[in-house]
Amino acid sequence: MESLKGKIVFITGVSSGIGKSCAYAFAAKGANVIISARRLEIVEKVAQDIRAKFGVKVFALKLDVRSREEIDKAVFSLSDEWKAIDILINNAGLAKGMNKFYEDDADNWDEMIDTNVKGLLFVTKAILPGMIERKFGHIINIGSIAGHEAYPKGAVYCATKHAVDAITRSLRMDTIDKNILVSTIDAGLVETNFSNIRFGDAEKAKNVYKGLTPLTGDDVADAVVFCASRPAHVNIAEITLLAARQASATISYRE
Ligand code: 8X3
Repeated sequence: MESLKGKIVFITGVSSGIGKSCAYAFAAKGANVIISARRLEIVEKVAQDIRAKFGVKVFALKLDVRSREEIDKAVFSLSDEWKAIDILINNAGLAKGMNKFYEDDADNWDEMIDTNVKGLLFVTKAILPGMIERKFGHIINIGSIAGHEAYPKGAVYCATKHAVDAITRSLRMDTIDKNILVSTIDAGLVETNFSNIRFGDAEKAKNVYKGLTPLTGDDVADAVVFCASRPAHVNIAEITLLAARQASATISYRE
């Protein structure tokens, strides 16, 4: 197992869920983390807590991945201490609405495509050249089971996660001679704020996980840490994690 101690890890979308769990999981392994999300006050709170708990260095960054300008500014103004990013975790993403295609609100599509696809692209585009220059880097994308399957009322969310899968595969090919690893971690039912944001309704959100034990953000972060800490000759191309009672995106056994 490769040590993560002292590595610089850049994580997007750390205000809750999988991103927040990743920030803690990497800090617990001694990594120094650049944590980012749209609301700086939340990121700063997480940063303070991580510093106090693990004694690692933490840089709190306000970042809306939908803004190419904000990304470029943030990455290019990183100090020498933080510039040499070893691992990028492209986590920021969301589902907004769950409706039949012809009844859905196109604003939801903009938000999902801008965050899940364009956000991931532009953050990667800003960070990858430094990795290539340093001849080392690992890009870990947070995909989804929705990137393997399409399901009813999920056309655009599924499309964005299929895009993450395609980008991951192409990027692995494009960087194969640069000592860059590219991986995707694809989870099924993870109970976070995800369904609250998707439905905007706490009751509906709760029903998604009813009758089974869903994954937690920490379960997914475990897989991300595993992926990032293999020996140098190993690349985990993809990990798919499902809840124990989940067979596919649409088939689960509930008691
Ligand atoms: C979240 C998993 O099944 O709700 O990415 O699409 S699912």
